[in-house]
Amino acid sequence: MMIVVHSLAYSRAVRVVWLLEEIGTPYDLRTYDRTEAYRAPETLKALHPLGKSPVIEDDGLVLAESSAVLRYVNEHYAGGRFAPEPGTQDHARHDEWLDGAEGSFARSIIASFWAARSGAEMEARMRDELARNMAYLNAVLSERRYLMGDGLTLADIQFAYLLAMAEKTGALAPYADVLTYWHRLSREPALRRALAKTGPMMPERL
Ligand SMILES: N[C@@H](CCC(=O)N[C@@H](CS)C(=O)NCC(=O)O)C(=O)O
Repeated sequence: MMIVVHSLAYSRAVRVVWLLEEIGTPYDLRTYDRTEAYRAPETLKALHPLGKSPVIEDDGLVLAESSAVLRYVNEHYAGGRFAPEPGTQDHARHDEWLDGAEGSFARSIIASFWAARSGAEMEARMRDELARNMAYLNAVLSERRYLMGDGLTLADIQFAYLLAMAEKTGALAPYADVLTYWHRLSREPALRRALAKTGPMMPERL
């Protein structure tokens, strides 16, 4: 049985598909459209109580939360090569980025998405958080090609979706080094292959 990836349109599932394309392991991709209200359909909600994308199924395991899924796929299908050696400081730093994407960076980027979509102003608190996060990311990326240095890791794969969203809302425009990094990521051949199967990360019109 091959790994099954449940992928909602315009969703974080592209992270998982990108990693699987990097590895070159076969997978069964099931795609779902969003509802009128930009939500997941009931069929996807039936798979996992949170009703979010991505969800994978593998050997009886049903797993949600993209960072957990990336770690699982990396450990089980890639011999761990998309993360630094466990037990090292680099591994801990990589965890900081991988968990920080959803834990610290996503909130204000998503706030910019919903503000742009509804034509509303962003809350001042979220605007400040976005600016602080982006300035930090920009400073880090002014000295590195990828978050951990010279090679692609799970952390970069995790960040790409958020950067696609931030670019769409205009939030990346002031951050030249983040933009250069994002454009570099968006040219990765395995990401291109993933997007050809999942469809784009963001809708054409918000
Ligand atoms: N932190 C979760 C977030 C999952 C999530 O919010 N997924 C969105 C798509 S990117 C979703 O399923 N939205 C549909 C809905 O909430 O109905 C992860 O990284 O997997």
